[in-house]
Amino acid sequence: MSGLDLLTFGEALVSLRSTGPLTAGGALTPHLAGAEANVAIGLARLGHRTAFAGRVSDDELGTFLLRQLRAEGVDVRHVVRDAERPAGLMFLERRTADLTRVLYQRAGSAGSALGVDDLRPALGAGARVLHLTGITPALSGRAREAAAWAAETAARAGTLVCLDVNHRAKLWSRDDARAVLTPLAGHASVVVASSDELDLVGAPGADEETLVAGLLARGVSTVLVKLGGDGARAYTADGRRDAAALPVTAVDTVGAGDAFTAGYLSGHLDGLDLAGRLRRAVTLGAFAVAGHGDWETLPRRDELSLLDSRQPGDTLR
Ligand code: KDG
Repeated sequence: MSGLDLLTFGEALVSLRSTGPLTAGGALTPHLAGAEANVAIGLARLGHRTAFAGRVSDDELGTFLLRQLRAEGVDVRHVVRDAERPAGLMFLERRTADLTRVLYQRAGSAGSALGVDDLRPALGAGARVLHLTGITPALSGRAREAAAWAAETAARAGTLVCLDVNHRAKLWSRDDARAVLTPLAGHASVVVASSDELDLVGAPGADEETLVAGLLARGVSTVLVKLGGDGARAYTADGRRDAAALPVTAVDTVGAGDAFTAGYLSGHLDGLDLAGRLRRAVTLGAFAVAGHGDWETLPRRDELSLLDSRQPGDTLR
């Protein structure tokens, strides 16, 4: 696996998407989900050599997750099959046209049992970038230890570490998250957060500038603040740069943050300057929200400019 551009790890989930309220029944469609898997796919679609590590159940659902990742060109050779534990499930309930709710059944799942030994071979093979999220340490004590070990080991080896805070309030409290994620951010070169997540890697309630200054002082080189439909802000030692979102019709925002991160990291791997990295980040975010699915509508490399000069309702012939 040497020569890898990006390694990521975490829990790949079976996401069961509904078209209406779960209490009313109806059809559920299975999709691969999981923030880190989404980032891996976003990069693989753009031609970057990408691997995902973790544990998946040794049953049909685990096989489904691996098939999806493989089909998208993600290297899964270091994924461990777990015969004892089930796949983690996420129900994505389309409650109304404007409101989607998440229901998890992932406690005790294969993915949540991720440990240091599961990551050792993948980390040992090396990669230019290690990406992790604040979801993995929320899954179990073992996963928390594995995430800390991986971030520290990669940083020490000179690998660029990217941490997306990705707070999941259904998994842990903000105080618990802060206690774990603040030291974790100290190993990261890139920290990604939405504006309400930034104080989970710094002092509670502090303002954005104070939090960013604290992260930069601790060795983080780039802080990316995601603003949804308002674009994003990037902070480095050179100051602040803003990026507007691409104007698209948003139909599904789930996975948009992962797409943004994938776009930023793709730009980094391609050697783009900060403006170019941000442009690619908001471009992938736009592709994500303009179609259904966490990752299904993400672009291939030859599609990167597809949204640039089109009108609503365009048909390309
Ligand atoms: O980022 C999109 C994620 O919310 C989704 O794929 C599932 O990783 C996930 C989670 O834990 O909520």
